[in-house]
Order: sequence, then C-alpha cells, then structure tokens
Amino acid sequence: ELPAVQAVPAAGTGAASLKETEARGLRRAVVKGLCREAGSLALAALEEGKDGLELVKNEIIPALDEVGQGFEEKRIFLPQLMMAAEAAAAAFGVIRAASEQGRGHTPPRGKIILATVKGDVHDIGKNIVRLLLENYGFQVLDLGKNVEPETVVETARSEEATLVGLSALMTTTVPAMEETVKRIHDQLPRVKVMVGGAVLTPEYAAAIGADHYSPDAMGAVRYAEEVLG
Ligand code: B1M
Repeated sequence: ELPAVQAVPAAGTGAASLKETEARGLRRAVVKGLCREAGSLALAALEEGKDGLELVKNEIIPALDEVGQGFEEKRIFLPQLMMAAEAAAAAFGVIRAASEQGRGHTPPRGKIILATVKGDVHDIGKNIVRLLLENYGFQVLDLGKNVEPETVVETARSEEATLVGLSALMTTTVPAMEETVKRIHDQLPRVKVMVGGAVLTPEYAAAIGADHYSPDAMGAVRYAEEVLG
C-alpha cells in the first residue's frame, strides 16, 4: 500500500494573492498571461543586474502558484492557466539564454538524463532543475515531457548515464513515474533515479523505489554532486 501523495501547497489566501497580483512587474505579467511583457520584464531585470534564479524563485514560481490556486478554486480557467504558463516559459527562456551565455566551456562534471514522465506535460519545474544542474556544470540530456518509460531506459542505456531525474506534477502521473523507476532498476541496476514534483513526498518517493527525492532544484544538484562528484 503506497502512502498518500501530498496536496499541492496553496499560495496563501485569495485576498493575499489578489494584493500580490495588483503589484506591478514580472509576477503580474505571468499571472495575467502577458508573454511579450513577461519576456521583456525578465530581460530588463537581468540587465539591471538581478539574478536569473532569484527571478524564477521570487517572481515566476509565486505567479504560477497563484494561478494554480485560482484554477483549483475555479476562479481561473484552463485557457488563462495556459497563457500564464506560456508567459512563464517566455520569461524563463530569456533567463535561460542569459545563463547559457554566461557559462564558459568547462568540461562537464557528468551526464544526467531528465524527463517529465508519461502522461504529464508539466515541464516548467523540470526545466528549472535542468538550468540549475547545467549551472553547476553537469551535462543534461533533456528528453522533454510526456516521456515513455522505455525511452528513458533506452536513453540511459545508450548514453551510459548513471543518474536519471524524473518529474511528475499530478497524482494521475505518479504511477507512470513508478513504472519508469521500476524499469530502470530492473534493466540498469547501477543507475540511480532522483524524483521531484509538487505532488511527491519523500515517503511516496521511497515507496515507488526512487533513490532520492528533492523538494526543489537545488536538492537535485546536491544529489547529483553526491552521485557524480
Ligand atoms: Co496543470 N495542474 N494541468 N497545467 N498546473 C497542476 C499541477 C495542478 C496542481 C493545478 C490545480 O488543480 N491546483 C493540477 C494537478 C492536480 C493533481 O494531480 N494533484 C493540474 C491539472 C489538473 C492540470 C490539467 C489536467 C488541467 C486540465 O486539462 N483540466 C492539465 C494536465 C495536462 C497533462 O499533463 N496531461 C494541466 C495543464 C497545465 C498547463 C499546460 C496549462 C500548465 C503547464 C505548462 C508547462 O509546464 N509547460 C499547467 C500549470 C502551469 C500548472 C500549475 C499552475 C503550475 C505548475 C508549475 O509549473 N509550477 C500547477 C499548480 C501548482 O503547482 N501550483 C498545475 C512551478 C514549478 C517551478 O514547480 O513543477 O513543482 P514544480 O517544480 C519545482 C519542484 O517541484 C521541484 O523543483 C522545481 C523548482 O523548485 N521539482 C523537482 C520538480 N521536478 C523535479 C525533479 C527533480 C527534483 C526536483 O529531480 C529530477
């Protein structure tokens, strides 16, 4: 019997969210689903010297939490949720491009396969994990979202990777994560699997056989350092 997965944390009271939304800036642009504005505000913030990862943490993630809560409470509908996600992706794209430019050409510390599991198209969190892993010098092979378990196994085999990272955001896709973990361990016993995503808990991650659970992207970096040095 598996332990219950956790409820996705709420972003605070409705009133507080509304107050935050009224604030100007990148967070508001993402909440409102304004792609161009989100991209140019992210660029302006970077040009002012703000740190890209701080922008992700303090502006983009809170904005997504806010729309997520609105969606749950049926104040926000799917098209708005999609627009907010696109605006977040636009801002994230600018941050990622700047980060790539800033990175030198030092040899990678080790190879990591990353994927959002089958049935799940939520990839913003995975993309943040990728950005951070790359910033810490790891080579990441990102298989994208909605990835079949066998594709993950085959890639880990052909690339001779020793670490795989999986992301799942929905209660309905955690079983696909479990299947992927199981196949990796059955076929490639030396490969370690780390997992993350808003619905997971350390207990659940252990119950589905994952070697490591990270609540955030930095946890993934720490574990990669442990496994790959
Ligand atoms: Co959807 N969605 N969504 N959605 N969406 C959630 C997840 C939901 C909680 C919203 C809600 O109802 N409150 C809910 C799931 C409920 C559940 O199962 N408990 C939900 C639903 C139901 C759905 C649909 C079914 C809606 C529908 O169609 N009726 C549909 C599903 C489609 C599918 O996947 N098959 C759907 C669609 C979408 C959009 C396409 C519109 C969009 C995704 C766009 C995209 O990703 N490209 C979207 C969004 C944006 C969300 C919310 C609002 C935000 C998710 C997000 O990006 N958060 C979300 C509500 C919420 O979470 N507040 C919601 C920010 C991101 C940085 O956090 O991904 O948790 P997260 O990543 C964190 C950590 O978890 C960790 O590090 C990251 C950085 O700190 N982490 C890892 C993540 N992966 C890791 C891996 C690691 C280590 C750490 O190691 C490998």
